[in-house]
Amino acid sequence: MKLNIVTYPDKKLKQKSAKVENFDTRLAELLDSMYPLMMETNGIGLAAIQVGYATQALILNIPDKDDIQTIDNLVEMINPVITSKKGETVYQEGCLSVPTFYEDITRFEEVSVNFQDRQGNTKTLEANGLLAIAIQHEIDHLSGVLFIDKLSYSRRKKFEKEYKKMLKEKKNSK
Ligand code: Y12
Ligand code: CO
Repeated sequence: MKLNIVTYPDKKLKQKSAKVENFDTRLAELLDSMYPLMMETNGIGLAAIQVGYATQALILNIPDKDDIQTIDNLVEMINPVITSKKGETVYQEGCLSVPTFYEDITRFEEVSVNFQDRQGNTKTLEANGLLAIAIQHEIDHLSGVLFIDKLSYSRRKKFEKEYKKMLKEKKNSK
């Protein structure tokens, strides 16, 4: 399955993703195609809506202590729901759908999440650190929320101006 990253300001990113009901080969194919794309683009998290599929599926691959991403640390979450959250943390986030832009975002420090795997088995994961941040960022995508939606009015204005300029420069360099 050939996939491309959907980038802001594409309206598709505002779409709410539907719950996965069928744990079939189409779901497996989608997940299998999302992984190489995420690795090629230096991502650590990717939601299905970012490749144009409004379905509640996401993948995460947090680098290890040596800053290496291995498939052993790949997490696939279907129909994830955060069931508890604790604390507060600030991290400079980026998103493959909002290239070249990074901003400090406040998130819960620890989260517990219920989800299903690609076979439909129910799982629970307790996460902290970068994994907890990535989970919240990716689950937001399933509701059509981007990290830039969490910026203050003035920071958002500044972003829109800079992003527009970046898109224009990119277009002119082609
Ligand atoms: C902490 C904060 C955010 C997340 C969500 C997942 N975000 C990403 O995976 C972001 C990846 C990213 C990669 C980039 O590199 C390339 O595109 C080659 C990038 O740089 C540019 O766009 C130039 C920006 C973001 C998880 C945890
Ligand atoms: Co994102």
